[in-house]
Amino acid sequence: MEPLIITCAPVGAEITPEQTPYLPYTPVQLAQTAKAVREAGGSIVHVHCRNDDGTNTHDVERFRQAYDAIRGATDIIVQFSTGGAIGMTPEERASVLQLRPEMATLTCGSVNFGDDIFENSFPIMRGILRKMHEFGVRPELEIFDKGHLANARRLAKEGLLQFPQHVDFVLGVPGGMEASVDNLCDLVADLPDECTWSVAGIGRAQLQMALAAIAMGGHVRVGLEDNLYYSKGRLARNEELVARVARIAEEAGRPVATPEQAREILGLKKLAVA
Ligand code: KMH
Ligand code: ZN
Repeated sequence: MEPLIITCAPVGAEITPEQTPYLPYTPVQLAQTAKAVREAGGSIVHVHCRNDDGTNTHDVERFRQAYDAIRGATDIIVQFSTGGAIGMTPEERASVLQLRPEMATLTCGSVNFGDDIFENSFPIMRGILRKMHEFGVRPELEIFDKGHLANARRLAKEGLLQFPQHVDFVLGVPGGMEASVDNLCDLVADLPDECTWSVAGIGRAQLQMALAAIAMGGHVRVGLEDNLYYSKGRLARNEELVARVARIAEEAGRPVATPEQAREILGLKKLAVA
């Protein structure tokens, strides 16, 4: 099996400062977290940005500062969110692509998101994809429900996507597909040929889904965006969630990928040496 790519989603858009003291808000904190995550075995960092007071922002200047700070600290792959937060306009969500991150997420369909709706109509997806093409950004397809794979195939038929792609199954969002090994196997079986995939289990499913992915030859996403706890009642730090997955994978005979190896697996360009 190929080396395990561990993505860390350290902050997200929904978790509030009252829920945990371990969210990185500032560009410097994001860079420190990215460095610690890299040292723990992570090779991709999935970036949302916050203001200094912890509120969410998709301000391009803030993303630029975060990108520069992370790149100055580590060689980890930087992946921007174009999902943003509920209520953001599609233009706002796509605006950060002008910074040409190596990767960015593309959610492949609308989904209930708790009591809200995370809206990703075909016009929204097409608009984000066109910006990805314009700025040469590699998508990671976020799949919250099985129909999202059909939507991705439709975008491919329209010529806006070429398979194979890297796909991330986000399982366990209230309103989306539940996090179970059966559901994961079903989704993997439905993937277009040669796609690589990872899984992000929400809440306590994060570890269960990681274990399944390690065994199945997939890749893993962890981090506070998806799960606040290391164990029952014990808040987690991002890097220890990564370190635990790396430890388990090593024990299972799957070494973790360096960012350089992850770029090779995903077909990304090598990082230019400054
Ligand atoms: N914050 C969620 C509404 C992504 O980053 O691409 C969407 C999200 C997905 O987090
Ligand atoms: Zn996200």
